[in-house]
Amino acid sequence: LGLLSELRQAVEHHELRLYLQPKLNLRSQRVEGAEALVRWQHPVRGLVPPGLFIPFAEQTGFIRELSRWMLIESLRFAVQARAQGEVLRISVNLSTRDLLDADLPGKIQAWLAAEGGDPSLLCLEITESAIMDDPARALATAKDLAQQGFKLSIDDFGTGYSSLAYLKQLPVRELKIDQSFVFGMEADEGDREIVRSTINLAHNLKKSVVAEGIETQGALDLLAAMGCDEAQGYFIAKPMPADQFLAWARARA
Ligand code: G
Ligand code: G
Ligand code: MN
Ligand code: NA
Repeated sequence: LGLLSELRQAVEHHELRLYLQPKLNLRSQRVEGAEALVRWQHPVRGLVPPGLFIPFAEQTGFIRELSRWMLIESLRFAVQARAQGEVLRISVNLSTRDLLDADLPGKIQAWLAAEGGDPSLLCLEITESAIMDDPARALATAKDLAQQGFKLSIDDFGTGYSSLAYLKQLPVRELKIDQSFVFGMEADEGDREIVRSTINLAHNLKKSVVAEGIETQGALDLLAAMGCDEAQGYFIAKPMPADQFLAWARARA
């Protein structure tokens, strides 16, 4: 069986798993959201990490099927959590293919209605490279999504090739500092200044800012002192199965 047929089967046979990694609000010290990350529970190979199939899914177009699954599962999770008194915003990664799909905003709207959710339950993460693939179309899709009330975030900020002139036009409400700058920020002054400048840039543009890749207490303290809004990383928690998330968040609070 080829990988594409296996992936199609994975959806039909319920082998995909929704994992969530907490996003900690540094002011309230509360977990107010999470990033949705897919895993594949393969019957023979075990838990397959996304790095082994996302690139292939992007090449073949299967990623649109996968994004649909992730968006619906994330919505269901957020709707259930809210029913239990926990308001969480779930961030879902979109790919280039998704952004080039002019029908995407309409489809997401329909899924939202079917699940009884509202747009404030989701944040959509887009990467700089996805935007720069076809800036005009990405901008049009992004504007539609923002108009519908979805929060948009630029993922891996600082590692792509987007221009600041472009950034200014995009209706994004959040910048996500790439982990490559965060890992070294305690030891490397250059990384530290890039993080500091990105936080200031985001705030000057009236956007919120998230740092990912926090692996130490030291990095967490530095980010809080710099005024970073939210933090995500192994030091707070690794991505976990969605059905463990609420218990984890309540035990932490
Ligand atoms: O979870 P992990 O760190 O192993 O993820 C590896 C890569 O796969 C990351 O770049 C992450 O953004 C990507 N990824 C994980 N889940 C999804 C998903 O649902 N959709 C897309 N497009 N990328 C994902
Ligand atoms: O490309 P994207 O930024 O969406 O990918 C997020 C990926 O980073 C996920 O696969 C997640 O497992 C991983 N990740 C999250 N926090 C940490 C961390 O603190 N350290 C490391 N090494 N990876 C992390
Ligand atoms: Mn992401
Ligand atoms: Na990211």
